[in-house]
Amino acid sequence: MTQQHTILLVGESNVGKTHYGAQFLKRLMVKACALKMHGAPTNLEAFTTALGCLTEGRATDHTPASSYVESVWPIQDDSGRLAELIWPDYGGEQVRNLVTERRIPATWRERVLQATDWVVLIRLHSLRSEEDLFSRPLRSFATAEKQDEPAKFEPSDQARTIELLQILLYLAQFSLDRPLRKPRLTLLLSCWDELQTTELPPDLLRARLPMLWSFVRSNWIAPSILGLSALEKPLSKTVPDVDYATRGPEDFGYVILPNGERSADITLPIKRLMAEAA
Ligand SMILES: Nc1nc2c(ncn2[C@@H]2O[C@H](COP(=O)(O)OP(=O)(O)OP(=O)(O)O)[C@@H](O)[C@H]2O)c(=O)[nH]1
Ligand SMILES: [Mg+2]
Repeated sequence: MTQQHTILLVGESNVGKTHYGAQFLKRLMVKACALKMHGAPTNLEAFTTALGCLTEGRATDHTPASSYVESVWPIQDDSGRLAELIWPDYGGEQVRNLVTERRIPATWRERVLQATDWVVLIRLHSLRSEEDLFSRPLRSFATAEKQDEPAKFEPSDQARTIELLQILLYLAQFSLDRPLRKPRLTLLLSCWDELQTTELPPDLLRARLPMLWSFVRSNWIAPSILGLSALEKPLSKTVPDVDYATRGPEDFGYVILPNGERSADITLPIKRLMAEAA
């Protein structure tokens, strides 16, 4: 029986969605991973430009804000389980807008309802750290209060991420009376290479985003938290990387499993989902 895995791939702009999708697809194409393609993938247009750039060792562009496309990849894992992976690529502004505008387009509502698995990309390196009593002198809070104009406070990046998960949970009408088993939640700490850390991904998340960590841990039975470096190193959009061009993009990129183990197979996060679904 073929399982249908519709991935709700969630990530704001610039977290690495397009490069992950392209590297994932490339691994499937050259058979350099545990998952195998067992039929013809369709709707690859979203990734053709990115694949072309990566083959030359260059990074690809930001996805247009309003674009949304889904590719369909028939895959099989090493125990013969079949799945149809529906992998989206879109401009990350759409995710930011869900939270800031608090209006959910019908198309996004459908996507949330249909998704079997939620995969959230978080790029720790580009998140702003919070302003609080520890990072700002008390004095600055005192002066802020005296001003006539009400101070404009934006929620922190961490609070916004939690808000996003709450909105998605509400949309999907999940009751939070007890921790969720489904939809399965995978948090990928993307561009892991930038962080230059040897910490375990769950420990790093707990240290850097403690509020998100406890939200996720109290609402899901078994959230997976992995590190992902789809590219392994930064690439320029203009100057080609020689190693990429000679060895091929499939030779780059890795995931860090929750126990710290490093694997070159960036399809592992999805393979784990297939195994758990059975
Ligand atoms: N160092 C490093 N940089 C990465 C990695 N993955 C992506 N990047 C860079 O991060 C930037 C954003 O990556 P994209 O894949 O375009 O991000 P996106 O989430 O698709 O962004 P939007 O299309 O704007 O929604 C690009 O400049 C990439 O070169 C990685 O694994 N390591
Ligand atoms: Mg993109």
